[in-house]
Amino acid sequence: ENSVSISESSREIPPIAHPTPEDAFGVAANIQYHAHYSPHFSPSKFEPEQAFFSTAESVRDTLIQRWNETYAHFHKVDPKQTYYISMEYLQGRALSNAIGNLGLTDAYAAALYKLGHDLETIVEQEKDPALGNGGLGRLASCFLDSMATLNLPAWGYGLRYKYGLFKQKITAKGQEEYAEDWLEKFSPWEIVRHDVVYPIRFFGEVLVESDGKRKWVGGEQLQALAYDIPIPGYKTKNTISLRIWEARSPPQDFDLYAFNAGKHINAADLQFKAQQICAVLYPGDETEEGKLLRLKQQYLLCSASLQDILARFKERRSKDKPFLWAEFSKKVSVQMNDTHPTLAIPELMRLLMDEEGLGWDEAWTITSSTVAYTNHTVLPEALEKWSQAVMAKLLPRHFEIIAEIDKQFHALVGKIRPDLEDKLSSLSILDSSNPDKPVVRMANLCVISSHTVNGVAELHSDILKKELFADFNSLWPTKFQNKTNGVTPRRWLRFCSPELSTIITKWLRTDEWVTNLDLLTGLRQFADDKQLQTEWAAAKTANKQRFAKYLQDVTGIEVDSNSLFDIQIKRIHEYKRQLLNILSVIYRYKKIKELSKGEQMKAVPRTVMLGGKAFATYAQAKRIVKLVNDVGQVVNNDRDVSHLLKVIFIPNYNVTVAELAIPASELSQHISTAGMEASGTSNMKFALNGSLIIGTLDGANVEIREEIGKNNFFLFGARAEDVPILRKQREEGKFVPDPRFEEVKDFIRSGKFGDYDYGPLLESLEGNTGYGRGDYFLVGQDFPSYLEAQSKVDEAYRNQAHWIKMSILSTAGSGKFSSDRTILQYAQEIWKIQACPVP
Ligand code: KOT
Repeated sequence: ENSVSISESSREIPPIAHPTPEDAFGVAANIQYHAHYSPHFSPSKFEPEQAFFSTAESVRDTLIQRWNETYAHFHKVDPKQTYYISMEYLQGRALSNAIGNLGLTDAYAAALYKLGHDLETIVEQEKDPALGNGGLGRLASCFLDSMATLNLPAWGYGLRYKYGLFKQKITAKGQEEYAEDWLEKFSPWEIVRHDVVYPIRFFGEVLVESDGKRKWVGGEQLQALAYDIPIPGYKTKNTISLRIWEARSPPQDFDLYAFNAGKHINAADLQFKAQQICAVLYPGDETEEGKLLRLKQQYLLCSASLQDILARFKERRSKDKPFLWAEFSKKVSVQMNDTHPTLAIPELMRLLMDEEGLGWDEAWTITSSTVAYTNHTVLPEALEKWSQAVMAKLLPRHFEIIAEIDKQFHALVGKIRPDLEDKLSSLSILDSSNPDKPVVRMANLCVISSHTVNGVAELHSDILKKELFADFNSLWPTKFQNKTNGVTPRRWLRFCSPELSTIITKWLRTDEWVTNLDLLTGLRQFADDKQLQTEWAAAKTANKQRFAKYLQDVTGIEVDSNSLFDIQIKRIHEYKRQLLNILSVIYRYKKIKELSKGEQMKAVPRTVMLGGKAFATYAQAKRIVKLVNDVGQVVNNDRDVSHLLKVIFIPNYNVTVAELAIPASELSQHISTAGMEASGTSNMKFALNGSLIIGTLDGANVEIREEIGKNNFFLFGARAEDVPILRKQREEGKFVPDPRFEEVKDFIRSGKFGDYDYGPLLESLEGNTGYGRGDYFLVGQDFPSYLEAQSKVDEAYRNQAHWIKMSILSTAGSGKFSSDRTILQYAQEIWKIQACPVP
């Protein structure tokens, strides 16, 4: 069998005093040390790239020391610990974040200066690992930052994809995708753990032994190898782990006989096959395609993580106290980030029953009091369903367990809620209603097996309780909770906008807001203060100029830093309605062209920026990207207009780009069809950075508007509860489109923006019903109210003092949206864990 070990060795090496780089001299010496003794390049070279790796390795020394201390402390105290399991993390660059959290930014800046470099250039050498698609992955990373900062005994588990989310290039054809090789030159942040390896099985069969015990045997066997990424908290010693797994075949699988017989490629067959499993991030954001490889990824993540959790639980118990499985859920809590890690449920059952010898009832009690599930979407096409046939073949034992959970659920309903029996067909886990394609409904498995299910904003959690999971809610009303998302104030204000941070600290007379974001309300009393307004405006301008320079570098387009910076950045999706945005831009363009020179003088100059990646096979989303770029071509080159309007597509939107764009934004767009965006988290980042929001009453917009005040929010559009009614009315042919909407569509049809075929895009807005038609996302419905809201924006921007005041109030009201608040609520209300600070 494969070796499985996480234990600290019995022959421990005593720790040596580490030369802590506390000041610039120490830091510089440490960087130099790494340049010489951890060489990855010719030692004679010390260009920015080499300086980056040496600097990162020097920071890593400090991180590893704290990470070891944290592990040892958790080990000693043995508190209840949470494991956050997620298929995605969008960590962003780590260097500036790490030195910021360690409080060493000035020391590193000074040290690099001594060595002939400037920190900013060095920071820019780092690749942005994009091991996630969008909001769900970035949320996981914000959560890790908060868990570490709050000293919580909590860890993340994920996968080590070789290629993260694709790199987006914009050409005349529109979006093109290229592999993003974040490991091209190795990552200085990961620690490979050759001592943490677990066996993973696929396929095979289930044997029933004479005592009735079941055993999964045969099939393919490979290994999961751990890599640890230390996650430092802000102003605390606590440094937790993000443990990511890589698939490999057991070394003995290399076929030396084949190799020696000249079959060089065949010899490495199994190795190659295993490597494919973690080769790429599944490029799905709210779309799911049944793919065997994806299921293998999900299982690898769950199995390796659960084996690791069980091994640690046993190890912490065996020292002086014997362990009781009944204590497991008092020591372990597992949070599933959406349904992607659902296999954690049958895997925990399997390990407890087949490997540890527990009976079903005991295993079920333990499992269902350990796991909790967060839902991140109500879009029906994003609810994971796996083919029963595929599941039974790849994971025969798990399929048995899932079927048994379903059977017992049916029995339970029959016993305690016979009135729900006619609803069972929609509540059950196994859905065999389509005999050609029986499926496993992962969300139902999660709801039935978890002690807690939560949505990510109040409106979304209400929709879960009243619609998606209404019957489950009537069965288990206390199971459902809300945990409104949040973002880390470190990365999303303190570090990405040092200018604004300095001002906030000055006016609040403390920097405690960085860990207690509610303190921002203290800015309200100064919102009218001319001095603060002047300083605030200057910080915004500096951030706008920095971003303008970036845009000039990557697009070649010159941007007027005095224009209103209007930004929509997020994954491209019809429900997010980038189309609504660009249609209104076209309308604006037309109207500006109709103005007299005198009238033009009064117009508010705007730079409209959109960015985001379209799923590679999502044709409609790609057409939207193309349209934005085509509109930009025409508008930006029209000399009558370009001083009043520019349209820019921000290429390759990622965490790093967001860190530049958000602080520069004055207006940001969160304009999804009401009821469709579970929460949104960039809306929180923009509001925190004093960017006003134009938006619908969707997701967390609702709560943001409550917090910052409705006068500081440009609201428009249908309400969630009206959406089904409006769709129905449209089906009945009762919708009368606004003439301005027709005018804009005709303008596109006229060929003004080139000869690309926009037919399919425009057709989605026509008709009353049908797949991809009938304006399902209500673009035409909301168009007039959106234009009105946009006019209010122009009007408000004319009064700069008032605009700045609204901007200050926006930041002042954003305290609720700290992920520290969110994580504290998870810790208290779901995980039942307590802080465990390293002394
Ligand atoms: C993707 C596939 C299946 C299920 C859910 C998703 C998903 C949802 N990916 N990202 N999300 C977003 O998650 C964010 C964090 O909670 C939300 O703010 C956002 O509204 C979701 O769209």
